[in-house]
Amino acid sequence: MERTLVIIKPGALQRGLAGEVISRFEKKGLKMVACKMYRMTKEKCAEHYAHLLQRPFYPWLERAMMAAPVILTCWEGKDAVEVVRAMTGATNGRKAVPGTIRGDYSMSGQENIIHTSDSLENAAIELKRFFNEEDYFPYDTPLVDFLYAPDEKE
Ligand code: IDP
Ligand code: MG
Repeated sequence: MERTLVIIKPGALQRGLAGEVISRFEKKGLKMVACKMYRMTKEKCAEHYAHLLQRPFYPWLERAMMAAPVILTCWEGKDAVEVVRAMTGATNGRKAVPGTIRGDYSMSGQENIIHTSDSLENAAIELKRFFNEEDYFPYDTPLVDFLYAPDEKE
């Protein structure tokens, strides 16, 4: 099973959407295996958004990511990276398709509710960036046979 990172951004926490976001991934059938509140630092933000450091909007993005705590979550499931990314929607909330999280809750290219890993490789890097081994709480779910066919459980 794959693991992927979802960061519930400060804007979502302020707007009372944290539960909604978590609920969507739960209802999809993904399993939350780590969850913690975190105050973003300048250093971690620069590392996480290194590909955007030179962009003119980076100072606004940094301020937004530090405006309130974030909630770091790790979700596990078959093809979890791709599934979560599809549920996230396009970066700009105005362009994101309705039915996606950004499409339903965001009007902005910056204030777009969540960060989600965009590849399996980046998911591994990002999870290491924010979680330690002891942050994970793996557990068996009795629902596994109702979520997956026999050949989908790996
Ligand atoms: P993603 O979050 O969909 O993967 P990235 O291009 O990796 O999109 O950008 C990271 C974050 O930077 C976005 O989620 C958004 O908050 C912010 N961002 C990206 N492009 C813009 C922009 O053009 N204006 C303002 N903020 C942006
Ligand atoms: Mg990205």
